[in-house]
Amino acid sequence: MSSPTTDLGVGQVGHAFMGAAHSQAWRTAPAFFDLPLMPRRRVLVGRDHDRTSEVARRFEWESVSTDWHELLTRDDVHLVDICTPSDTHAEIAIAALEAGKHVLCEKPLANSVEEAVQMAKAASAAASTHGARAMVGFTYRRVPALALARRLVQEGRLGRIYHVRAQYLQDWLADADAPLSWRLDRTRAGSGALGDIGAHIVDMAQHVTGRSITSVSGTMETFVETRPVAGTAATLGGTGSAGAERGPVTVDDTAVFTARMEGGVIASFEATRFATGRKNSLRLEVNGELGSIAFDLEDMNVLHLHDATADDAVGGFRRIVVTEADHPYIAGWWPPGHGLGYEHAFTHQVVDLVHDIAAGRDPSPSFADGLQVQRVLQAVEQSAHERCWQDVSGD
Ligand code: SOE
Repeated sequence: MSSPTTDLGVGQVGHAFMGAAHSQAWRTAPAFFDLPLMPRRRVLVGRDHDRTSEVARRFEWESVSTDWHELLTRDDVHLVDICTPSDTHAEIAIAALEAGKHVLCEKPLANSVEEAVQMAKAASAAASTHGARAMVGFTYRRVPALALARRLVQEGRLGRIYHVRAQYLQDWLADADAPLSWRLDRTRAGSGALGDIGAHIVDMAQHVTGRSITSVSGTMETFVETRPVAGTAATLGGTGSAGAERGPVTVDDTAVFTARMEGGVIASFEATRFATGRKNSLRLEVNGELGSIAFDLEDMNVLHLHDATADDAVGGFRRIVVTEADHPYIAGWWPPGHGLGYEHAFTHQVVDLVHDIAAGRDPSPSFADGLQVQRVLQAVEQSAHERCWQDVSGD
């Protein structure tokens, strides 16, 4: 393995759930993969100095700051990684791009189409003015089994695509007394299950099939309208300590929609945090004339493949354990059968981004891709509100 001679200084804003996943990725990527640039964990930014310092110590960041603006003027910071709630994405990303920094931004790209349009414009301007690159963190694209699913579709193994069935099922809000957090506040999160986890399946369905969603018909519901105000910051699992006071939930608990996609594909989507027993089940099934694929994130090293051209007597779904060296990303890791987990897709995201930056090419998913997903989310909300089909608007 060769050692890169040029540094890529990283400044990361946010250090909670996503912040930890990204910190780990920046640390792990150069240890397992040959990179053309060496990521340096220069600055970790958070509002609380002590808490930020503690995380920085654990993940070996060189310094901490309580003000993300500091990243804009530091010559040793080349990339700004945004792991904060989505109401802050637009301001930080646009400022960083204007300062000539590369940007990695968590999903959803923004809280509205208007913000996402401004971000996509800033990304395109920064690419031509500074050669700066911008990527949005639809991390599941880098789960090896899902990358393999896309490869099989691209190779024509499923033939004409008829159906996509996509679900993202969690249950951490099924307890009506799980406390409030920023994810339940529309002004901070933009939407609920729709933007937080529905955005992933929208991106995934489009990425795997290579077809865009053109129109949607949806419905949304908030099952539990008030929740305890968290005494401490609530975790994703809703286990923060809470008192008797309750506050309003201002986002959807579930969003369900049908969609038409390019090429005559008919799709269904379901995003919920009330699927009791389902912890983090992102499921995707694609049915085509020559066969089908099926995936569940709760069994993430496996892809099921059905070959519809095979003899009926031995037909049915085959279970592919996606841990062979010629499967996407696996060559950097362990011997066959020694499985990867949730964090590894974040490492792959960093690996791909660093290669794109070094090669001077636009990463995928780009901010333009993030904007397109935002348009789908907006169309679902409008459809649910107006109780009718909505076209997904273009530029
Ligand atoms: C981050 O990619 C993310 O979407 C979180 O925001 C969700 O809450 C998590 O459950 C899935 O990953």
